Amino acid sequence: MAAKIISGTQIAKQIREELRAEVAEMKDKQGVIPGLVTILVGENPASISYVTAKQRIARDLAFHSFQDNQPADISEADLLALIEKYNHDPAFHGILIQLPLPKHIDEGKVIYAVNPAKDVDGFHPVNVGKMVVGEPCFLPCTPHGIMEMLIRSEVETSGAEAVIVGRSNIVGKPIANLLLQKREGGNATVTLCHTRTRDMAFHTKRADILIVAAGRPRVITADMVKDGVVVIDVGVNRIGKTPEGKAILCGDVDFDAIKEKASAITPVPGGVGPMTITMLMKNTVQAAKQISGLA
Ligand code: L34
Repeated sequence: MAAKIISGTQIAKQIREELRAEVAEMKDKQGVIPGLVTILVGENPASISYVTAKQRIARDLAFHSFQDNQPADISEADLLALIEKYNHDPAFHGILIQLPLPKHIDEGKVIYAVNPAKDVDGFHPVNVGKMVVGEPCFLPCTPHGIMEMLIRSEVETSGAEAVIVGRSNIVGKPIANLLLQKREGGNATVTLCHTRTRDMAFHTKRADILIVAAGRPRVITADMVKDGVVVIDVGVNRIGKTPEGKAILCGDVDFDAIKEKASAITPVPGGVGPMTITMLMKNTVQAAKQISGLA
């Protein structure tokens, strides 16, 4: 049986319509306009494409938004000073520094530099810690988006075997935490696999819900999953270019083969990516409300 396609594009659109109404009301009633600054260092083509999309969506939702482009050779000290400037700028409720950063800049220092109240990426250890203990906080956008997809697609997570491939701070570690929490979209039994996992297929075959953030094209093949699995593919791999110069994308799973076995699957593009961007908007609205005393 062919799988149901979980469309991130559609779910993201629905969430943005909810946000649009919320933003309009904040503006009318309290005069608060959510502000988002995205900082891009250098000219990584994927990063340019993602921040451009973030700015486009922010403007579409009538945010106050600004794209701050910095050269690849900006010093760490100058970048930290720039972040400090935005920490104190009342027009911006959310600050995002697109990762990865050039090698000469310590990502940890940059993440620590953001005021946790404006950390709409949810990367600051204050927010990470709150997430782990289940306190209200900014959830990192990709895992936040995955949770919304599971909930809104009515995937039963309670008691499910959830297997995650990839242990990054951005995706694997936080989604593992969210799935095991006592919350809507949680209560799963969680297995977290990584590059040193001895027998990957042993684990992936047991999955009721398989979340793949390996960062390598089509590493999960159809023989590695069981019938009826729900697959969330976080990978966005650029595997070539069309004759017109457009990037050809594929996920971390072999979509064409696995969709014949799975009960539901997210596509690439149009799956987790658009959700990541939309959850940034949701976090920014939340930041604006909290900073303005509305929540
Ligand atoms: N600070 N850095 C920070 N925050 C983040 O949340 C991110 N991430 C990841 C990389 N670095 C970051 C993103 O924004 C990955 N990521 C991201 C965002 C959007 C999309 C993919 C990754 C996305 O929209 N993907 C589209 C295809 C876009 C294209 O054509 O290139 C999709 O449909 O999957």
